[in-house]
Amino acid sequence: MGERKPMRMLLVLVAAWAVLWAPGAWAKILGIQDTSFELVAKQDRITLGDGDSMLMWGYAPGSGARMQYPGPTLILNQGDTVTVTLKNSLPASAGNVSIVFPGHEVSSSGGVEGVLTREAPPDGTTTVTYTFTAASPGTYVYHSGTRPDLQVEMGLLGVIIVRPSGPSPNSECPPVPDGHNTGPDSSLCVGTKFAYEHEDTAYDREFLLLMTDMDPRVHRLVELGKLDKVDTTEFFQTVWFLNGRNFPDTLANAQVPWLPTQPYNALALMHPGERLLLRVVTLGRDPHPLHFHGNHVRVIARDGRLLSSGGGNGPDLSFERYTVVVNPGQTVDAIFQWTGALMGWDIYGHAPGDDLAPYEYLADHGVNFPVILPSRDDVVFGQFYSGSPFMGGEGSLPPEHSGLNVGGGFFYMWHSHTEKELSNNNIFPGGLITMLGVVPWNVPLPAE
Ligand SMILES: [Cu+2]
Repeated sequence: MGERKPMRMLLVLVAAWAVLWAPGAWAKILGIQDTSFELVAKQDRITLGDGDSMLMWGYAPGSGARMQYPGPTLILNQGDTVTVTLKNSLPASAGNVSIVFPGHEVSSSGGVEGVLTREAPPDGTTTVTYTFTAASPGTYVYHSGTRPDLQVEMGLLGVIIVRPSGPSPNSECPPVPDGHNTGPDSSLCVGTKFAYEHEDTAYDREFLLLMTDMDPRVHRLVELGKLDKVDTTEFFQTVWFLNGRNFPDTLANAQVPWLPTQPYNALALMHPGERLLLRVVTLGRDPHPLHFHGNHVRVIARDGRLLSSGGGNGPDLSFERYTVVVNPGQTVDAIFQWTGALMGWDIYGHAPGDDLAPYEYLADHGVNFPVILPSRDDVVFGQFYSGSPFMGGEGSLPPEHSGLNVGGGFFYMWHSHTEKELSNNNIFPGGLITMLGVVPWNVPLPAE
């Protein structure tokens, strides 16, 4: 087994490289933007990071589609009246299923009355209809309201995003942070979209980070038809997911054919100075402390509510965190920005008279790198090292090292700080791990 690990890590890194520079690789939020949705509960399988596969129940986006984990991300506009219809094509032994929409006032019709809402019996034809108004912008969840201890574990869950009706997109560039430079390119303008109805919630790119956990023993018992043997009070999770995948699959492209029921990835890419809106969600049993390397995040909202004292003050009750603990069922919206500020040296390797880079931190301009680098022959190179410690720098590497960092970017790991969650069935590395890549402005990323 020990011999296979380096090969596996190499494959991971090659996959990551292929991902980083292929169109569609970044984890912009994929989902369905509409006002009416058809979800069908179905049984299928997912692939785990250790190569095993597991039986799941999940929501499919229509009767012709396979179920997916997580269910399709529903993207709404504030003020929309939204209709979600549900049918249940699960095996009869699964029983009824339903959907609850925490944070929304929902009316339901059809199907049969359940404990929390109306339910669809497993006949494949009965339709339950849920209707609500997307009253407030933010990040929300949806999941089965029928025996949720089992059905959420089995995969009947998803995320809802409500975009604000205001303010209108920035026509002027927001102010650059103190001590920074906008650079020679006057077309640069970051923070043009908004998470909430206030200019202090501006962002450029958004990413979803949905954290879930599972106990494969439950899924095995369901597969063997031993539902009566499932005891969810003895829950013991051994696999952890970001957007429905375990690391290293989190880094692979979205919608790759070899993960047909796990379409979403979790790789964040940005330019220096851009603002990322991170929609962080936990829908498992445990709180997950998500740790962002590279900078603190600013938490601006929880459970779809801006952290505001009200009166149009914007997110004045927001706060910075190094690690964000997200409790089960909770959503957190946070802004992440990276400019290289306060590193104490010039990350671009500039001399004092050189041109400034976009969003460069002025106090560090032209400040020497703090050490003299060892000779290239004396260091071991990681595959994400560009051959240079400088942003945009691409130094030479030893002959057998091709290097995977094409643009000379800086890469940071984002991960759970509960370290057992960094494994797949006790194999490290796995679980709740992904990467952020900060790439220089001359490396194109798509407009969102
Ligand atoms: Cu860390």
